[in-house]
Amino acid sequence: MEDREREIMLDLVRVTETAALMAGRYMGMGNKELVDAAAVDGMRGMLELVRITGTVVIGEGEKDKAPMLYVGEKLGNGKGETEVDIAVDPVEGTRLVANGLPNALSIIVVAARGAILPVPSFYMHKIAVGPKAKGHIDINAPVRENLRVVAAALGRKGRDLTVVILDRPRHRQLIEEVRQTGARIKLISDGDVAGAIATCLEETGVDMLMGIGGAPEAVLSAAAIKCLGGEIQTKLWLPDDEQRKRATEAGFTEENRVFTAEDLVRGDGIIFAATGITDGELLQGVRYYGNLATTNSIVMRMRTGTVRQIKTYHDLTRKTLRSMKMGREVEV
Ligand code: VTB
Repeated sequence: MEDREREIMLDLVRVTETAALMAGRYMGMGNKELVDAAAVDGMRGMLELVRITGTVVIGEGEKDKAPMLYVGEKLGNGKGETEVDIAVDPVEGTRLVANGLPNALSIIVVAARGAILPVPSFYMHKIAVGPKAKGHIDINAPVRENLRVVAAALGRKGRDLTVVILDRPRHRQLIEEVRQTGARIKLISDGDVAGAIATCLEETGVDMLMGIGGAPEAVLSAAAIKCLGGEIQTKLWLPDDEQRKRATEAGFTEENRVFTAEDLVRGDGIIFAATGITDGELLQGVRYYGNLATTNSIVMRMRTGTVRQIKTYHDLTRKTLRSMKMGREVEV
């Protein structure tokens, strides 16, 4: 993986750009499925060109339910020899795109073979912070205590903190506890990966992410947060017997185990790439101007800590996109 990392970084940006360009066309049309199908199609088509031998560890679901990017699917042109794990979320926040709301991203993570924890679609408790508060949080500590130590680490008052929380009934108590400390809250309707990443980038104004969201999303967040030097801690959330049974069957027997970023994505061989689909704090979304479209992406490499933001101008008079579904290049 190491020697190939530099080479494939830009290829991975092209993968998320293509997914974003395809999905962005459906913004605001109220149809989540269309958004996802378009992104999957573009992502899958572009992955064919990348010189890796990859296995999807986190993807669109089980083989019988997902036609493409299913868990276990082999990807890449195979000529790369390099065996890698792949985690994808062609659209993190399909509902955000369907409704034209901010912060939808197309995401891919490539890591050394065996590095990505294969978590099924469970939910996880999450707490994430940026580099300055790293080493201070404890997912098992009371909410108030976590906010206190983060404020201290940042040299701020509690009321100067901003915490991102998914707007869900299951977070009623969490929200109440955060409010009692005087901290500010940003409720989001979807997209806690963007929220987790935002904690690591000071200009976003986000200091912490707390609450329960998807486990696959926790893995993607961990990959980005590792590259950015922040911290995330997670724990399975198994609210009923059925979930507990599913977790046990999948080999997750310790309900209270804390999974750190290192547990979710091991080692230094990690590349994270994302392209904005709708506008957000992190990245501007796709814009279409007749013959031109623009995308904004971020690509990061754990081994070197390099973070690149890439704005791309796509000339639509010359550019076509690969569609797996159509078996040919299509117009954007
Ligand atoms: C979570 C979150 C995601 O969807 O999976 C959420 O991690 C689903 O939560 O970022 P509910 O089942 O409570 O709706 C996202 O927000 C978007 O995929």
